[in-house]
Amino acid sequence: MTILPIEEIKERSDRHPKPSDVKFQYGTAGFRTLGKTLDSVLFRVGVLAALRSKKLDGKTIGVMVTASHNPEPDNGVKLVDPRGEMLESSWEAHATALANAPSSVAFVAAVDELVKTTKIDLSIPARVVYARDTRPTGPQLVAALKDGLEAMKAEYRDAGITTTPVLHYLVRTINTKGTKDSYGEDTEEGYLTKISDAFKKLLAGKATPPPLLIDCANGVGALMAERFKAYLGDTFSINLVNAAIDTPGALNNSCGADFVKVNQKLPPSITLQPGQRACSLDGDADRIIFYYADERGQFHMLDGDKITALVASFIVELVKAAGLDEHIKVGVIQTAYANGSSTKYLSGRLPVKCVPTGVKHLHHAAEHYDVGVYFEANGHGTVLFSPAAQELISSHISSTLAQSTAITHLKNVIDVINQTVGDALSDAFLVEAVLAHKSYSGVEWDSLYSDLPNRLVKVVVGDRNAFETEDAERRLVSPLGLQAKINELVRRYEGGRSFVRPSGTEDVVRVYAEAVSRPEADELAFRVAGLVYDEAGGDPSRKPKEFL
Ligand code: 16G
Ligand code: MG
Repeated sequence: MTILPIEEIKERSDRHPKPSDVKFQYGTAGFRTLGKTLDSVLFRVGVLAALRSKKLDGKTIGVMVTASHNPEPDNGVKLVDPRGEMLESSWEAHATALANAPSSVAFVAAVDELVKTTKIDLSIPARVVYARDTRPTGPQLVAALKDGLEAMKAEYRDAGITTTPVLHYLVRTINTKGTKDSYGEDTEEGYLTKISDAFKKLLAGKATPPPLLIDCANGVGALMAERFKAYLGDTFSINLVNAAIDTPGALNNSCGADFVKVNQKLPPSITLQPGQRACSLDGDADRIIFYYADERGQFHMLDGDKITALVASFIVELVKAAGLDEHIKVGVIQTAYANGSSTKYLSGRLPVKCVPTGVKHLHHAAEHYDVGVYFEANGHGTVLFSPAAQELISSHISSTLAQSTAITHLKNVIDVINQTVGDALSDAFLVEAVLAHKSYSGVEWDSLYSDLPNRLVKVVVGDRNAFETEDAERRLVSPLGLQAKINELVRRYEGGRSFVRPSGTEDVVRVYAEAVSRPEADELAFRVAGLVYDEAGGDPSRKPKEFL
């Protein structure tokens, strides 16, 4: 294909008309909204993915159809760039423009414009791999996506029903196959083997950890966790709950990582014995939250910040034991949502950087370290090893047994981690391996530092775009004067911290607050929410009573 098949695209596009009353936006998590409104978007994403591949010299682009932790009727789609990372930001605007073209004619014109402005050579072949989660609207949306790919004569591979991190892994392995950067076999078996082998090696010689209860949010993580069982053998047992992927309405309903993090409590479907540890995945298995019951049966949450503290210190110890601490520096990336206690704990030990919310920001910042550890408090995260650090580790000639043991562990840590994106199951194995090495129970892990009580509140406003932030979302610059009022309130609370930012995934403004006690954190959050409500011109008679 050297010219755009305009008629073919237009004819197929007519079968996927854009709903006139919806404005789509490619946000932090791609397009995401009610699944039944997304047919035209998926068709157009098919065309866009083909163009992106051509632009990148025929590299394989990934397309994931999922709405993560959102309710079951929602769905979404995002593109994955060749190394398994999020779509480059400049293309987010192209995605939004194509999705909003009001008619097939306008769509074809927008495609033509994109080809010209980004200088795409249409004679280059297009390659795409796609997958979906378990949502009921998935099959129909994938059919629309295929129609878009076929309109562009793209070569495509259907990775079936799988998790977001597996799709990212496939993109990377397909694109690096047979090169010095090869990341593994480009199949689901390759993924399962690589991670489980590394995990088993890390556990060798350690006491077998107790079985881990995994809450699968009734989503696609249940399928993958089930497949892992055969690969884990006797080394480690996992018990799956909320694995009902075929029960209508069950997905993310009163279960999963988001439920646990937001409500700071156990899903009602789970009871823990004193001392028992468990974890919850989200609907597409790229987020994980751990928790345990203490000896009195009391619930304690171990979120992304706690995972960072555990994992980063383990890697630092291994690097030191390997004798590489002069050459390999470990850094941590957080967002404003990181608990203040975690930031304090980590800053005393390592370089810590704060970036805006959203995986792409964390991931890119992590690439600037030899080893970059990033987890959002909500449980999305991974560890990146720079090519130079990996080279040093693999070529290191150890002078002592202790050094060579540490090097072996580091190699296995690298392989148990999915470096392309946050991966709940790979993270679960990483955490369990570190706990086994340190002989930690949940209590010991939890006691690395004590979380400050915190509260998240959302406020519905007329226009969330009126809220603009700076300093990695920690300060509002607009509406003018609001930050000064927030500062004034925060000063009155011991250990108080609060910030306000527009959500990137919902039409709301989010308020976060923390303070030394639970009642103070709650009060601060609601009072800041009250300020936001007033500022946004909310009707005084409908102001939520907690905000007063
Ligand atoms: C998306 C982001 C996640 C972020 C969340 C914030 C990706 C893949 N996911 O789910 O990292 O924490 O948005 O949502 O980037 P919010 O903007 O609605 O608070
Ligand atoms: Mg997710």
